[in-house]
Amino acid sequence: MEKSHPVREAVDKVVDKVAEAVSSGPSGEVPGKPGGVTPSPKEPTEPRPPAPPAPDQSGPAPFSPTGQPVDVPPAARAQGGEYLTTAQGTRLPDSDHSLKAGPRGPVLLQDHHLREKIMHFDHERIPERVVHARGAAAHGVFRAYGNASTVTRAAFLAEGVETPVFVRFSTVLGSRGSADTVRDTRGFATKFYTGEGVFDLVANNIPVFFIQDAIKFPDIIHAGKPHPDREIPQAQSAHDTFWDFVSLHTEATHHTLWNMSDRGVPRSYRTMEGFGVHTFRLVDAAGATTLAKFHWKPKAGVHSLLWEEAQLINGMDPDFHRRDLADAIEAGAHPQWELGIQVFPDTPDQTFEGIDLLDATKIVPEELAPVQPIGLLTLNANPTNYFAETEQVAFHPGHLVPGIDVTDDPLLAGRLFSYLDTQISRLGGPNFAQIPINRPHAPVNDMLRDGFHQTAVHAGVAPYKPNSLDGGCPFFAGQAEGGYVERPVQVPAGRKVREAPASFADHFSQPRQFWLSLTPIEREHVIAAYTFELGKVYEQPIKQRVLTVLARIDPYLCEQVAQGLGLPAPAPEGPLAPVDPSPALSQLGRTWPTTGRIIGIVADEGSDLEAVRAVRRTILDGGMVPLVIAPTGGLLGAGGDDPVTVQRTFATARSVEFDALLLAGAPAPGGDAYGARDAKAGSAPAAAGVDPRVVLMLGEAFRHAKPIGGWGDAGRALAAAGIDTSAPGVLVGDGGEGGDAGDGVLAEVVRLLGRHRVWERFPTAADIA
Ligand code: HDE
Repeated sequence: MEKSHPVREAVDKVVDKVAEAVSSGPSGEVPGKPGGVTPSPKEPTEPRPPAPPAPDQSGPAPFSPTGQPVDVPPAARAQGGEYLTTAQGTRLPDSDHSLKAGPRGPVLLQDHHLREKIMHFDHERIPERVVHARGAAAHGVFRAYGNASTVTRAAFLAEGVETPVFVRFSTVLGSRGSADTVRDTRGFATKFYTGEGVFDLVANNIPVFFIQDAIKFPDIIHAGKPHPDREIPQAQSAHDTFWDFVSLHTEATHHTLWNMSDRGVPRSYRTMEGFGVHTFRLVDAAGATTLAKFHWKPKAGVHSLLWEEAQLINGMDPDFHRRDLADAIEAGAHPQWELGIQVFPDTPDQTFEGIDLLDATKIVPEELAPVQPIGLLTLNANPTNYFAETEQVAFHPGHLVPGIDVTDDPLLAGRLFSYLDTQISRLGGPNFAQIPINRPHAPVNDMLRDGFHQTAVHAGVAPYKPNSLDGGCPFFAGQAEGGYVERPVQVPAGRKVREAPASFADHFSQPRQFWLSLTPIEREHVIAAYTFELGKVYEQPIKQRVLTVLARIDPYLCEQVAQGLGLPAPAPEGPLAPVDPSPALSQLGRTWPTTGRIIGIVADEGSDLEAVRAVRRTILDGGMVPLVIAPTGGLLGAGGDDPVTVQRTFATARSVEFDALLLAGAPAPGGDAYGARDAKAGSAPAAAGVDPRVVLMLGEAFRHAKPIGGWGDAGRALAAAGIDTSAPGVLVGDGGEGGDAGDGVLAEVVRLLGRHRVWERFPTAADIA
C-alpha cells in the first residue's frame, strides 16, 4: 500500500480549496481582475508582504528536483526511492539493454529510456571557468570578533555573529582536469551567506595582480594560457607567450616575482594566505568611510612545496591539494584562517604613506599598516557533490552587503562587469543565483523575471516599479531598513581619457622590496624558478628582455639567472629603488601548528611493531596523519593480537606524499624490488640488504629538507642512502625498548615540522645573504 505523504496531503488540500472556489460559482465580478487586489488611486506608500496567489491560481507542488519532499534535511532531498527510475520517476526494470526487435535486431526509436539516458549524458558538461577552472571547495562558518564594527556596519561582522560560508580554492591557468601543484597563483574565493544578502570575497593567495587596468585581463590570460596553435603547455607559465607579455608589460613584474617565489607552489590550500588585493571602502553605522584591504591568515602557517617536489607530485598525485583539503576536513583537522583588515583613512587622493591604494600592483607593508584580525573562518564540511557545489558556485566581487563598498580601482571596475557576464555562458542563463549553492540566506524580492532555468514561481502581476496593482510592492529599503545605500563620496573631476595616473608608473620599487624581504633560502628558490621557467622559453630575445627586468629588481638575481641561462647579465637601466624590506613578506622563521601534516612510517615485519603502534597513536593524538609504508599491502604482524594496517607499499609510495619520514628499522628488499618490475627499485643497488625504494624515498626526503627520524636498525638504511646521521634534521634514536623506541625521535621530528623544513641542511650561496 502507498504510504501517505505529508507534502502530498498539503497539496491535495490546496487543490481541494481551489476546486471549491471554482465550483462555488461566480463571485459577482467579471473575471480577469489583475492581481486580485483593488489598487489605491495614489501610489501605495506602506509596504506589505506580497499578496498570495489569487484563489483560482495554484503552482507546482513543493517537491525537490528529485521528487522528494522539501521539508526534510538537504541530504534526504538527493535522489530518492529504492528503485531506478526515469527522470519522470517511472520505475525501470532494465538499463543494460536497448529495446530491440529481437536480441540481434535493430534498436527501436520508441526506446524512451535509451533516448533520455543518452540525451542527458550528452549535455552533462558545462563550459569550464575561463580562468580558475581547476578548484576544490568546502563549507564552513565565519565567526566575527566584532572589532570591525568600528569601521563597518556590515551585520555579519558584528560581535559573535556566525555566518555560513562556502570557500573555493583554485589554480588560475590550468583546465579543469589539470594538476594541482603547478606554479601558479591560487584563487581563494569565499561566499558569506549573510542575513543581509551574499557577500563574496573573491581573493587570491598573492596580494598584487599582474595588471592595473581590467582592460589588460584578456591580454595577460591569453599570454599565460597554452599556445593557441598546439595548445601546450598546460597550466604553466614556463613558455614564450607568458614571458613575452610580462617582460613587455612591466607592471606585471611584482606579481610575476611572487609567482616565482615559494608562494607559487603552496604546500596545501590550508597553508596559504589570502588577499582581497583591491582596496575596499568600509562604511560605518554613521556613514563614515574607511579604506581597507582584506587578508586571510592561515592558522596552520604559510608553507610551500619545493619545485622538484611539486613536479613529482603532479605525476604521483595530480589531486594533491584537492585530496589534502578533503582529507583534513574528513579527519576533523578543520582548516582555519583569521580574516584581517589593514585600514587607511579615506583621503581624497586615496594613498597611504605614498602608496597608491587604487593600484593593484602595490601592497601596503604590514609594518606600515598592521593586519587587524576581525573574525575566524573554519572549514568543517566537504561538499556532497562536486558539480552541484564546487562547479556551479558563482562568485562575484559585486556581491556586497551594506557596510562594504568598492573603490575606483580600475581593475576592480572591470571585475564588477566580468563575473556576472561570464556566468551567463558558464551556467546557461541569468538565473544562476537560484542554483542551490548560490542561493542567498536572506529573502529575495528582486523583480527579475523569467529566463532559462527559472526555478522560482513568482506571484503577483506587477514586477515593475512604481505599481499599484501589487500594492506598490516591493518597497525600497533606506538605510534604516538595511538598504545598500551608496555613500556620496567625492569623485575626482577630470577629463575623459585613456590614461593611467602617474603613480601607476612605478613598476620596480615594490618588487625590489619583496626580493629584499626574502630570506636567503627563499631567494635561492626565486633564482631557480626564473632559471627554470626561462629555460623553457624558446626565443633568446625574450629571455634577454626578462633579464633587463630582473636587473631592475636586483643585480644579483639578474646575474644568477643569466648565468643559468648562459646569457650575459645586463646592467640595470636606472638606479635601484631605495626601499626598506618588509619582514612580514617572508614565509620562514616562524613556528606553526603541525595539525593535518602527514608522517610516513617505513616498516616491515622485522620492525619493532610495538614502537610503530606507539608512534602511530601519538601522531593521531597530535591531530596529524600517520601512514604506514611497508613492502606489501595488508597487515604487519598479521598473526598477532594487534596487527598494523599498511596504507602504502614501497611500490606505490613516493616521498613527496609525506611531510616527514620515520624509519622503524632497515626494511629488507621486498619481493618486487627489482628494476624490471618496479623502475624505482632499479634506482639503487639492493645494497646493504635495504629495499632500494626505501633508499630512494630517504634520498628524496633528505634533499627536500624534510625531518627524518629512525630507530632500531634505521642507521643502516640511512647509510645506504648516503645520509649522514649527524646532518641537521636527521634523528636516530638510541633504540629504546618496545613502545618507547620511537617516542623521543617523533617528538623532535614534530618540533622540526613546526618550522616545516630543515633549511639548515643546505647552506645558501654565501653572497646571497
Ligand atoms: Fe578573477 N575572474 N578576474 N581575479 N577570479 C574569474 O569568474 C577577472 C582577479 C578570482 O572559484 C572569472 O566565475 C577579471 C583578481 C578568483 O569560482 C572571471 C580580472 C583576483 C576566481 C574573472 C580578474 C581574482 C576568479 C572566471 C581583472 C584576486 C575564481 C570564472 C580585472 C583579487 C572564483 C568566474 C571561483 C574568476 C575575471 C582579476 C580572483 C572571468 C576581468 C585581481 C579567486 O569573471
